[in-house]
Amino acid sequence: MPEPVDFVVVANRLPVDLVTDPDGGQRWQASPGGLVSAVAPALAGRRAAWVGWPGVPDAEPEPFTDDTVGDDVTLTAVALTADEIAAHYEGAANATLWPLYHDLVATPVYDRDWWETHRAVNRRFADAAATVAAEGATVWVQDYQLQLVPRMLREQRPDLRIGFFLHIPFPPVELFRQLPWRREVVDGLLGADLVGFHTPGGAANFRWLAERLCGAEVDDAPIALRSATGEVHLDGRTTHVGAFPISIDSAAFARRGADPATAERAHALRRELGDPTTLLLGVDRLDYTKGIEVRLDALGELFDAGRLDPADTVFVQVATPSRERVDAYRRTRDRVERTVGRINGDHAGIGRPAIHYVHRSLPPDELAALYLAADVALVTPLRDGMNLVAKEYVATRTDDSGDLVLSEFTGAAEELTAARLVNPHDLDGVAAAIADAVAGLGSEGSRRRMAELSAQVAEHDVAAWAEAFLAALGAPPA
Ligand code: GDG
Repeated sequence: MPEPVDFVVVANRLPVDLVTDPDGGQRWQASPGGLVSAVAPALAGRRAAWVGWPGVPDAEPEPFTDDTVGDDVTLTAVALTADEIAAHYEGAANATLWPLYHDLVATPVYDRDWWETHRAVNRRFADAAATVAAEGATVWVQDYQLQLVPRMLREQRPDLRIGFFLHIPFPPVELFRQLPWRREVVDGLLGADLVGFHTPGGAANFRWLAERLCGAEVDDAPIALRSATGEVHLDGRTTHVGAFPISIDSAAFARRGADPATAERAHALRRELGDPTTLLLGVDRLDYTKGIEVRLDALGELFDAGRLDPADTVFVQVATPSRERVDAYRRTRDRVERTVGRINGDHAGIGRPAIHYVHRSLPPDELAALYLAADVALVTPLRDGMNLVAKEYVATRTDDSGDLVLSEFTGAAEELTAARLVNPHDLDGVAAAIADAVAGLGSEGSRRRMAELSAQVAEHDVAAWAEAFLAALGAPPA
C-alpha cells in the first residue's frame, strides 16, 4: 500500500481506462472526457492520488502510475462488477440523475435497486479515498456520480478538507424535489467544506434546498462568479457554496490554432469537403441534452426555404459515441441519423452531402483543424453545465474570424455573452441566428464579438478555475 498523500482526486473514472487489444493483451489508455485536463493544473507539483473506476468490469489492479498524469500521482482503482456498472453508472447516474439535472430533457427513471447499488458504490469510493488520504489532506470529489461521497468520507475522516465540484447543471428546485432520495443527496454534498457549481444559479438552488430539506441555516449573500460564496450551517459545520465556471487550457488551444500544420490541415479539410463557401460545425458527445437535432432541424428549414444554399454550405457534425447501452441514447442516435439522412436526401448533390456526420472520436489535431476550418460553430444544447466545445472553438481561432451560435441554456452562455445567444426551443430563432452568422461573416461586428470571446476564454482558463476553487476551499498551495 503506497504512502498516504496530501491531495486526492476522486472521480468516477480514472484518467486511464484498461483496454484489451484484439490479441488479448491489456494496456492503459487515456480515458475519454475532459477531466484530466481540468484537474491536471491542480495536480502539478503535488504528491497525489486519483481514486476512480478503470472503465471495465471487475478490474482491480494494484495502485499504479501512468504518464497521463505523471509519476507523482498514484492511481487507485475502485473495482465495479458488471451489475454495479449497470445499476450505479448506467442506471442511477445516467438514467436518473443525468436527465433530472438536465431539466428532464429525457424522463428520469427512479429505481430503488439502482439507488441502493449507487449508495454502495459511493461508499466504496469514500472508503478508498479515506485509505489514501493522509491526516488533514485535501480531497477533491468530482461530479454527479459521487454526490454521496463527501458525507460518507466526512463521517470516517473529520480531519479532511473536502471539496466537491458538480460538472453538470444543478436543476431548479421544483425539478430536484422529484428525486426520491433528494435529502440524501443534499446531505451527501453537505459533507464537503466547499460545493462548487458552474453558475451562481445552481449554487443558489442548492443553498435553498439545504435549508428546506435538511433544516440547515443558510445566509442570503449574493453568490457571484468566482468570488463571493454562500454559507450553509449544519450540525456545527459550515459548507460554502460557490460558482466556479470551468474552462480549458486556452493557451494550448491557441497554440494549436496558430500552428501552420493545423492551418494546412484546415485548408485540406475544406478542399476535401468540396471547398464550400460556408462551413458549419458541431462537436458533441452524442447526447440528447446537446441539441444536435435542434441545429439539424434549423439547417433543414434554412435549406428548405432557400435561405442557405446546400450547394455551397456544408455542416460537419462530429458526434462521439456515448453511453450506448442506455436506451435514451440509442433512441437519440436513431433520430439524429434519420434526420441527417432526410436532410441529405432532400438537399445533397450527388457526391456532395450537405451534412457530414461523423460518429467517431477524432484525434485532438483533427479536432483543432476542424475548429480552424469552420466558419460558424453551432452549440445548441437544451441544457449543458458549461460546454467546453464553445470555449475550444473561440480559443483555437486566433484571428477573430468565425462566429459562435450558442444556446442560452449552457453555463458557457453566462460568460460568452458576445456569442449569438439562442433559445434552443425556438427553432425560428436558431435558424435566424445561423443565417445571420453566415451573412455577417467577416463583418466588423463579428470580428469584434469574436475578439471579445477569445479574450474572455484566454483570461479565464482552466488553471484559473482550479486555482479559484482550491483557494476558496482553503487548500494549501502545491
Ligand atoms: C461535462 C458537462 C461541462 C468531443 N468530441 C471529441 C472530443 N470531444 C471533447 C471536446 C470537449 C469534450 O469532449 C466535451 O466537453 P463538453 O463540455 O462539451 O461536454 P461533456 O462531455 O458533456 O462534459 C459539460 C464539462 O463536463 C466540464 O465540466 O462543460 O457541461 O456535461 O473537450 O473537445 N475530443 C476529441 N475528439 C472528439 O471527437 N479529441
